[in-house]
Amino acid sequence: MLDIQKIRADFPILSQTVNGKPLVYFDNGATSQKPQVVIDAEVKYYNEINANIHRGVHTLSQLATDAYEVARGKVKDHINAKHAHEVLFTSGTTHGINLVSNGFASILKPGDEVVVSSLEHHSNIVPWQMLCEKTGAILKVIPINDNGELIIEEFDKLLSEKTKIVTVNHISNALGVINPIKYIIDKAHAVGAAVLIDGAQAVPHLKPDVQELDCDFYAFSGHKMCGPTGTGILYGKEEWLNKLPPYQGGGEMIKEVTFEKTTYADLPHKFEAGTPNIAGGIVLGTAIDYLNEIGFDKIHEYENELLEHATKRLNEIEGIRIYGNTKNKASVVSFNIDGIHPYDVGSIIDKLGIAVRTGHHCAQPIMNFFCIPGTIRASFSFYNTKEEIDAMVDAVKKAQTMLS
Ligand code: 7TS
Repeated sequence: MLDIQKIRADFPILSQTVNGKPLVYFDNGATSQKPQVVIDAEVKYYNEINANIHRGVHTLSQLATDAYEVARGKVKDHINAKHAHEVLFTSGTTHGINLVSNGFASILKPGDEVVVSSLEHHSNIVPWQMLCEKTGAILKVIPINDNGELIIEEFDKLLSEKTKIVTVNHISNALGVINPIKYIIDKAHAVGAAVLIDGAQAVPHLKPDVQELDCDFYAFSGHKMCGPTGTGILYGKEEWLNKLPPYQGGGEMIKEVTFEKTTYADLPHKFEAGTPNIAGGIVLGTAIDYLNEIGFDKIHEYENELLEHATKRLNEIEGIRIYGNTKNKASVVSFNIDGIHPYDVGSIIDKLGIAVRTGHHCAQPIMNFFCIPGTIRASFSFYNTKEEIDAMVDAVKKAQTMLS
């Protein structure tokens, strides 16, 4: 069992009041809060070892470089990558996906196909649309059913030797649905397609094993897993990272530069042009340590309890509709109340100290599918409590009374 009160004491922001009420933070899908160890590690970096990396002979530069590479090693172990050089530091999931989609511009031919799903965040749709416009490739979309689940038989039908890459999220940010990614990866590989998994919403809740999954790319953000903003990871299989051209040109990513020809650095530096978010990368390592100390098994079990409690309590509200009714779900509840705009509910409950996200959640195709302008999304973390969920349900009921 998790000692929730002890865990909550690790997060200074959680003891705040907002609008005169105790903060109930249920916008973890957008970004997680940060424990004191993470905040301290960021300060310690700037107080003690701040220097640029991979380039100075001086002591601080070496200390910073070592700490950055130790963090890369922690990520490698965490996701069970085969090699540390398969772990690229990025500024977030969006950066990682764009790095891959840009690289595929040199691989795709007109008529080739890219498969995405209807459940994607815009950052796993738009880069592929841009790629298709550039190359003449065709975007194919896996449809969903009324429960917000991918229709997997339709996915099977989309695959052919024309499919060059399949790109889907591990967990939907808008609905919390967990996708059958192992099945998708195996099926895509059977037709020779590469697979990118957008793990942005998965890494706060589970520990992905990229070798077991056998995905070609796995992208995620540090800020959703207790790390700093502006941090992220793109895992890529060595063979794929060797095949793709560099994303950005500049310092750090070269072997030798002349005006006639430039040769590129080995992995991972080939994809890490310019001065990165050094403090962020190091501190992402601290965040991963913190989460592993708590333990993902315990996190999973406790967040499931929160999900069940929230689903049960919210279903007491007359006229509520929850989107994403599936057994395989992360601790996210996306809902609407009959006849009331989600924005109005969000605004009223904010006055009561409750932070949820309302709107389309950067997943407009899902909202179009359900013919709604948006939803109210409560996304829970291991530091939330059932009492907070009860406070949200009371606040939503109050909003409903005021608005109807
Ligand atoms: N993919 C998914 C599945 C996401 O949920 C998000 C962010 C991204 C990609 C982009 O991540 P970034 O760190 O590069 O911005 N999702 C959300 C959300 O649900 N609410 O705010 C941001």
